[in-house]
Amino acid sequence: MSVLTESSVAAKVKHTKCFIDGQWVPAESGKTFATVNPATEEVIAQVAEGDAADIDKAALAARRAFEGGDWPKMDARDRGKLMMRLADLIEEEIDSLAALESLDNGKPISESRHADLPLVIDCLRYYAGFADKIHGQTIPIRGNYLCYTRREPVGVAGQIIPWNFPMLMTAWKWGPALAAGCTIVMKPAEQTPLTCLRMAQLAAEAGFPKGVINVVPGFGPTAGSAVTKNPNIDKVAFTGEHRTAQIIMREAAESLKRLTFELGGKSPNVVFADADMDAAVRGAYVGLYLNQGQCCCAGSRLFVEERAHDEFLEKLTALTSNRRVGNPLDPQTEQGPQVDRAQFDKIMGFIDKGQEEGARCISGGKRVGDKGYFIEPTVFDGVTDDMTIAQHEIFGPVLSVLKFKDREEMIQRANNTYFGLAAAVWTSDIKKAHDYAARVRAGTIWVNCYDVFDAAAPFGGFKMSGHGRELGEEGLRAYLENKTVTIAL
Ligand code: TXE
Repeated sequence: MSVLTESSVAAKVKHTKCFIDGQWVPAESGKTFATVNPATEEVIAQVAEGDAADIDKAALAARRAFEGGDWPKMDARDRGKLMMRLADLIEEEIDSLAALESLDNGKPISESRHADLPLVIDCLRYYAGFADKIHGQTIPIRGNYLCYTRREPVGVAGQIIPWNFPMLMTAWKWGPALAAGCTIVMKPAEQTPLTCLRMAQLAAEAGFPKGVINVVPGFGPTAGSAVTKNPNIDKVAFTGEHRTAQIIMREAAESLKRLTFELGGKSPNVVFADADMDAAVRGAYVGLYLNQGQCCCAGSRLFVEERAHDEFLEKLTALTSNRRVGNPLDPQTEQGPQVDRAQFDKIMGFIDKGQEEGARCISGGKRVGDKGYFIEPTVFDGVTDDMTIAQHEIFGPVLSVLKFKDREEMIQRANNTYFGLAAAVWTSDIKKAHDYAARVRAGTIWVNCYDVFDAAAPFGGFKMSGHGRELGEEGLRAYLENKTVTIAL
């Protein structure tokens, strides 16, 4: 396969304005901001910098579309058909969308083409199938009444997404919202607005009525905060850092908006000595380094049973030291750059801290090259629970290896975090696996696998990793209100 050039992908960028009420419009302020290619540090395009004025317009358009217009009158089955059509259009453009995603985000094209995009399409199709299957119940209450419930869309959904999976996060948010019959005001991450804007254009081509999907690029404290505060927005779905979620919760309190949060993690990945060692090594490797380590569910605390430790690390570092780091548009590349300078600096800071606090860096630890935000796949051995790198979300290609001997103690240590997004265990003993799955406090538990995602399986966090769930039927509920109707007979 030939390697696409950055300029050929950038030349196809056409949609850089706000998409409001079915129109491409500049920000009211006229301001723009640069979106940067993290592999080259060069500007790809200038994008409209929306703020409160643009969010107001978008929310009004979404409100109008929700309360009047074609959307509320449309049969649920036709709503599902539109969503299927959008999925089809994405599939037709899968190669160019994957290239654009890799250009803007830095993720290897092999991943955007063969992981992110197929999951995007699958998610939209999964929820399209739900559109005409949302119904209430008839309830036998006391007295001579007919009592039934209706499940109705929550209204206008404000959706704020991060940069690590720009298209996939768009699909996770749009899928359930559209199936439920909501309208949308989305603010993509400032680092990666391009594919979300392209998806808005495809939605228009698919035939979504104007105002149903609105996308306003911009920054968090301005455009994002305006989503949180806007009185025309009924619900906010947010994916990002827990500290941002705390701000959103405070700001949304004024209008008591419904909130769902999918936040960070410090997920324990536990390897018992009785595990299939090759599979466990591969799982630990993918579970941490996928997407440059920029995954909310990254298995960043790797607990290895002491007896297996040396063999495990030998196999693991053989993989990390051969990992191909480089141009995200090259199909052979396994690891691209971090998304931006801020993330790069944050991760390098954690690597320094790990060294200062006495962890042993046994692989990687340095920047790759002098242009682009590339970091070597890094492994720290001899990490203890109190170290900074064992406690904080690094969101980069930095793995902390911790040893354990005693199972009870390991479970306590696995739970000793304010996060609770995901956890994994590798063992050939089914009892140990079930015990772990029952006792570790996390929203997802993988047994002898890692990063297995499906649109049908709910995903979300315990503790400070989130509120509510995305995906599956559970994910749909977050966009529905329940109405009880009682009729005297
Ligand atoms: O997140 P932010 P950042 C974690 C990860 C990462 C750290 C910081 O550890 O290193 O967060 O990343 C918008 N009101 N995760 O700074 O700020 C912002 O514009 C409303 C984990 O990128 O939370 C963007 O669209 N919105 C995570 C989105 O929030 C605001 C994925 C996410 O940005 C806002 C990303 C505000 N006041 C980072 N401030 C995961 N769970 O996967 C910012 N935003």
